Amino acid sequence: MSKYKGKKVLIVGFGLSGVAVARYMAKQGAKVTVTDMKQKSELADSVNACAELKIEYELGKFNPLTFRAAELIVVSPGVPLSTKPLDEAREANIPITSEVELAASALKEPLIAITGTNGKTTTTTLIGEMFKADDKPVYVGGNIGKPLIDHISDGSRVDAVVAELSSFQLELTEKLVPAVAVFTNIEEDHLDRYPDMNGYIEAKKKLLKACDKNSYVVLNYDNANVAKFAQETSGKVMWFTKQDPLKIGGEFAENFYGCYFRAADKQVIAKVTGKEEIYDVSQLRIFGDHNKENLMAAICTARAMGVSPKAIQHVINNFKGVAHRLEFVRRKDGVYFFNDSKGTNVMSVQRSLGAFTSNPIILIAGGKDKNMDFAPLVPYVQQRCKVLILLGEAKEKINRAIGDFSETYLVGTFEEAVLLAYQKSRSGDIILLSPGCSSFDMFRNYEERGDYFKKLVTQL
Ligand code: UMA
Repeated sequence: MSKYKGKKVLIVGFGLSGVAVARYMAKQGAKVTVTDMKQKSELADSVNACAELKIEYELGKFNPLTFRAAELIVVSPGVPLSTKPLDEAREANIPITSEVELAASALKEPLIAITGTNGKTTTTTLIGEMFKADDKPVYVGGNIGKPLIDHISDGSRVDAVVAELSSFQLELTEKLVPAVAVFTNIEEDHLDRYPDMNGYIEAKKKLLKACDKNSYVVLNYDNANVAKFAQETSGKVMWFTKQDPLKIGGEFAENFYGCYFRAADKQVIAKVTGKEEIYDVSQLRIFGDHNKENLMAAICTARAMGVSPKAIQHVINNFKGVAHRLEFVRRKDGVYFFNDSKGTNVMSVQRSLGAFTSNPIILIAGGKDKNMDFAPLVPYVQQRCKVLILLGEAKEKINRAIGDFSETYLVGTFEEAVLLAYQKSRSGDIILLSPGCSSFDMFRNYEERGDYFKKLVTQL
């Protein structure tokens, strides 16, 4: 019998994660209540997805009494743990957990967990593709948009579960022990949720602390915040770096396990199994140095999990990238349009601007600010941007930080932004949507924003 049978479970937040937990808990025989600050009319998709289930709804508000009456609370990742009724429930010793933690504790297969500020989704997708190319069934989910608990609900068995985990999803994890933990990089982000960078790094570190001595820990040598993690883990460290480890010298060179990038020969050299393997990346179709990092992280992971070099090479040659990450949309009158709607922090905008070496860029940026400092964009804008088009809640703030370094326009709508960008463009230019902000001021999520941008671009 399920340990949740008859239990009063309160699900906080009724988006993707909340719906998946509601379905899981209802199947387990729990007495499910769902609460969300949004009204029922705004949650039609979620309500429809659970139409056949017996669920109580408390929508449009959080009622502290309902929180205190629960025997278990499952919080969605987007709901801050500091929310008052949650605080009170914690004080009343009511157990609080998350969808990821529920899934991790029920998981029977090895878990590959990928976290970091940027590159998570591409790395996660690459790893999944490598398994599939080797005829190894996998479940790819987490922050990427497919709740992990759905895999537990559907009861299927796979060789591994590949999970993109955000810092929000890591906050409540206790029982998760990854077979591989990947840290792509840690940069400034989510400072609207965490008091400072330390708070954010601590949330990411939950994954590091979850590793035991059998876990592989895949670390970015070139990212100072992540490289430090090597001293704090008992797991088996594997590095990836864009530098030649033999030139870095010292202990690192002798104990090098992982991947490095040999730019001159367009090769990735991997030493994961003890002997060196060479991967040809001359046909790689994803742009920018950051994607080389993502690829190396994926190779380390796939090889550690026994995926064959042949399958890995197949993915390198054929992978077309992930939607909304520097995604090529179309070419019109010699102008190239790229959708980077997932560029929701300053570092990811820097990377996207840095991925293009010569063509002048018209950058469309702005959205909901996450308490970010936009000044680090100045040198990139100076060097790469011909025109800057700003919109959304953060447009004035971004303008104050970087507006003097390019021809800059503030606009009210996405339609205006795309039209103006097109009017200002000449053959050979790149029009890039890379907002540096989240989408929640104008859209439901970054996918909706990116899809809308693509629609406007296609209609030009
Ligand atoms: N809500 C409240 N009160 C709050 C906050 C939210 O009631 O204080 C309600 C909202 O009204 C909404 C619901 O909670 O109805 C949304 O819950 P959610 O924000 O947790 O979003 P989900 O739809 O459940 O999606 C979540 C992740 N969202 C976030 O972490 C913000 C998705 O990551 C993830 O794909 C999904 O679970 C499945 O695991 C998205 C994301 O933006 C992509 N992630 C952030 C990022 O990548 O930067 C971390």
